Amino acid sequence: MYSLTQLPGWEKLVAHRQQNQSLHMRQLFQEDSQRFSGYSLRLPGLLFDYSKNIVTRETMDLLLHLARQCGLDEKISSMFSGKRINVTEKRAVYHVALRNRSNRPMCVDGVDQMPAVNLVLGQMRRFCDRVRSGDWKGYTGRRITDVVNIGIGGSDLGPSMACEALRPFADTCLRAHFVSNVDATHLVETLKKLDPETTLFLVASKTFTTQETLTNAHSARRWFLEAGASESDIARHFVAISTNEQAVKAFGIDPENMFVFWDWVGGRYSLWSSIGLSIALYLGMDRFEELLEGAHVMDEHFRTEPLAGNIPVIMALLGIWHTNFMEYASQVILPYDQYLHRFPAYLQQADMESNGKSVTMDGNRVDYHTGALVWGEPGTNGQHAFFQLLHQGTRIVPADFIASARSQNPLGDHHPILLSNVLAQSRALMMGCTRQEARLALEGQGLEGEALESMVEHKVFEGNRPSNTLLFEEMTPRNLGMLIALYEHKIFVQGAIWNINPFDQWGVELGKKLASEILPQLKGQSKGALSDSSTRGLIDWCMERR
Ligand code: G6Q
Repeated sequence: MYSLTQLPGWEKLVAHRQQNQSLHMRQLFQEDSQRFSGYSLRLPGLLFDYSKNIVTRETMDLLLHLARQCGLDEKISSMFSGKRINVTEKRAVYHVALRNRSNRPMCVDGVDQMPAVNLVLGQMRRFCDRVRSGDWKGYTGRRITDVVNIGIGGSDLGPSMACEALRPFADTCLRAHFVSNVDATHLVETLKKLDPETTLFLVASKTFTTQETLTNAHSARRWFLEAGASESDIARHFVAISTNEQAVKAFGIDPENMFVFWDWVGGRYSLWSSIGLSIALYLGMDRFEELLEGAHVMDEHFRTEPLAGNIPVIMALLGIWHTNFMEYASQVILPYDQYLHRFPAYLQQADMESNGKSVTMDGNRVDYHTGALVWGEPGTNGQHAFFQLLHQGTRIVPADFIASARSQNPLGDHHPILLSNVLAQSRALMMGCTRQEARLALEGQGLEGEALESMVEHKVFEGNRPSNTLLFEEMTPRNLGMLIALYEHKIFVQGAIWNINPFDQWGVELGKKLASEILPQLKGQSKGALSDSSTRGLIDWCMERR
């Protein structure tokens, strides 16, 4: 065990930061005409350009040195060898086994998990083929046209993001819907469009105890039965995805209609498991397996590539540089791809639930910052909203731009316009606009004297605002798999360096417990013993009006 801020590598980075306070990326690009090739990495179908960060070769070497001092290589091996690295839950972290397309043995406690993984993949394939071909019928003999995934958090965000991202690869045989919020509006508005005779519900919950999911599932079942179906028809319209067979039975779903996964799959890392059934139904199992293949390509790169050329490692180290040495608090994710509109929300959970921790693996409080605040929206919409702050605000927010060379909808000039915006934005954030350039531009517009002087300062952009650009050839299932796995591993590396556990979520557990304490009071069943007057006052106010 080590204290991160006491490591020699950490101290060197602090000093390096001090010595380079005035470094500007304009200067870095001027001094090195090869900067792009020196600071970009490639995999088939993917280009990762990190040249627009305020880093030099020395910065990267120091960061890599720090990573080695933190035992990063050994930590990566521990994950891939099925060690119980999620120490607070005493679990292995093995989502990489779910997409191990090489099928080499991957063991937890000496037991190869691949036979079980392959068994469930086979079960998913048979089920998807039956539903998609119309062989699996609803209770009145009609084919299934709509699939509703009922789940929340990790049992919702990954699958719903992926279905949206890959919509061009779906055919017309099935529509996919996602209900997560316990606010009845989500379920009610979804069901309004659906016919019980042709709707299939996937109740997706790792624990099968989550209040929101069970409440939604019970209401969906009631809606189904009220439409005239009988209890025995439930088997054709409800399947469960869970690790908890007992709770599934208790809910009334036949274990025959259950797709399992394992405790070594974290909720937010579970879209690769049977939790991804909605994706497989929507796209077909072949496409789902392409998604797994893309993730496997990234896994193999991450597992075998030396740290200096390893894309998730470099991305993570840049994040460490930004968070801990440049002291930037947040990170914006900017997919220039409308189909990726749920990607920032997905990543918010993946990153913030994983690295939003303040205690080290050995139980000590950290004396440095950990996970960044992650947020974002698709471009170009964001440009007309919050980009002002990115360009001229007092806070610096490192950006990840994500785009593809080819569009799924090649219509007129739309795609070249979209791409020109991505490239223009990252360039503008880097270059900025000096006082002299601003003055020249204003003169060009015919301004002079006081009119010109009063405007100059407003037109200055400091620039030197960092960004990464991730370019894909096209956003296919394979490339989406690579993209997601890239961020998963980036998160892992940051957790490894911060010496925290990215795989537990006690804050989420707390939320689940707190609500269940307040519910009986809101229903008037108990007065409770809440000590704070605010919560009591809010409960009373609602009670008086319900
Ligand atoms: C993910 C978290 C959390 C979880 C949801 C749903 O890593 O643990 O987001 O996915 O709370 O939990 P269930 O799948 O057990 O319903």
